[in-house]
Amino acid sequence: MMATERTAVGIIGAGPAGLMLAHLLRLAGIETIVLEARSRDYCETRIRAGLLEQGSVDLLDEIGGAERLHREALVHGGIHVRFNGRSHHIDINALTGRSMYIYGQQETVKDLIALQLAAGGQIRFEVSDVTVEALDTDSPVIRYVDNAGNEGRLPCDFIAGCDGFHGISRPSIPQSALQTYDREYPFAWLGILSESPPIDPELLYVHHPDGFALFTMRSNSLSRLYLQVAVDEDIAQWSDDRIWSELHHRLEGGEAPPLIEGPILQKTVLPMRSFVAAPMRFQRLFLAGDAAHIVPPTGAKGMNLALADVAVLARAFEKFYKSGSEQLLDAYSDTALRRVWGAARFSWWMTALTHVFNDRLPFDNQVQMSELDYITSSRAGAETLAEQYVGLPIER
Ligand code: RFL
Ligand code: PHB
Repeated sequence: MMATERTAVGIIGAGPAGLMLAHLLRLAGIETIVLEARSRDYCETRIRAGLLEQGSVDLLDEIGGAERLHREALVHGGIHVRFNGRSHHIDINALTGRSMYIYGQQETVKDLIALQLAAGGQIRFEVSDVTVEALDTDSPVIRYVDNAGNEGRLPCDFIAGCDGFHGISRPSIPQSALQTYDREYPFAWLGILSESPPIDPELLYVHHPDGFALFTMRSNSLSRLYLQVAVDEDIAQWSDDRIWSELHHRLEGGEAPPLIEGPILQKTVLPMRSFVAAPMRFQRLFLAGDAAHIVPPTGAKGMNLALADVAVLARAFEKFYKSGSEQLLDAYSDTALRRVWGAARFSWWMTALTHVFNDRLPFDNQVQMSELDYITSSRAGAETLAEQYVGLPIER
């Protein structure tokens, strides 16, 4: 059986980008249907980002989706940067007047899904075989198979490809219409979630001669830790004991607080990559979030960028439906890409600043140490990091 219906904006993907777009459009009176490959439970428990910029929290406030966040998030005013065995505090709040919020991405996703369904919004989970067609007409179509195995056909005015880095939207655009910029890093991160309280109220970024390490958290009882590891690291080689031993080695010493070990609830190896596809639009298909770009997690920018993209895109759809003007839709890619490149640069820079590169010249390593010294000892240096880390306001 083939079901045909129609919506204004067909959204592929129920990650932060797709869900936030659905909310912003609903509030503007624009109808959407969200099609998601995974189950609701999978989306709500996938452990990913943890740090929200003020601008992202403002967006969540705007759609009424930050109630639980304001009760449960940990508000951070700064970070610690550690190198040569010493920690340095960067007081980001004092330098910028803004703060960061620690609140797991899956919690944001949970809140956005619940709010959307409560408002009567449509999210179809567990769809498969999603394809797009007729992108060059004013009635592009999404085809899919629903969770009962029925084929669906969804004509829309526009399609928003919010289906992440491995989705179908970007590959549906002819290669000749897309310029891609790709950079892989010669290392990966091993990330763990540990049932143990944070050792410090704020994040700790560590440059250690044996590799970068990051201490972060999800709550007052859950810590999240990352280690720089080889690009082809085999996770089977990392027993819990080995992980803790390496974390103690890289994170402790001097005045650093001792790590508190706990049961490891989850461990993964994450590749590190920078990727940008431009333009973020092909005919009536608009890309947003990880579908268009990936940053290494060092700057904590991925989820924030995804939310900023759709804030710009929602404004553009609003203008179109209110006035018929395509001006902001035409400007979307350039507007979004300016911010995307800002975050791509910052994430690349934070990665270069804090990681160990085996192929670097001894000269380059000394320059890196000098830059760490500059960032942590000069106000101008600290501001360079702080302004970008806390996030620039979203232009829309
Ligand atoms: P998502 O979250 O990947 O959502 C895409 C959704 O699309 C679905 N999908 C499909 N649906 C239908 N049909 C298809 N063919 C589909 N293919 C895929 C997927 O199931 C999914 O539900 O993309 P979105 O919305 O653009 O959001 C991007 C963020 O998820 C991502 O940038 C961040 O998680 C990156 N990131 C971080 N970002 C931050 O801002 N701060 C952080 O602290 C931070 N830490 C991280 C991170 C990413 C990490 N991983 C695992 C990649 C830490 C980690 C470990
Ligand atoms: C996280 O909490 O998972 C996190 C925080 C900051 C980063 C990367 C990851 O730079």
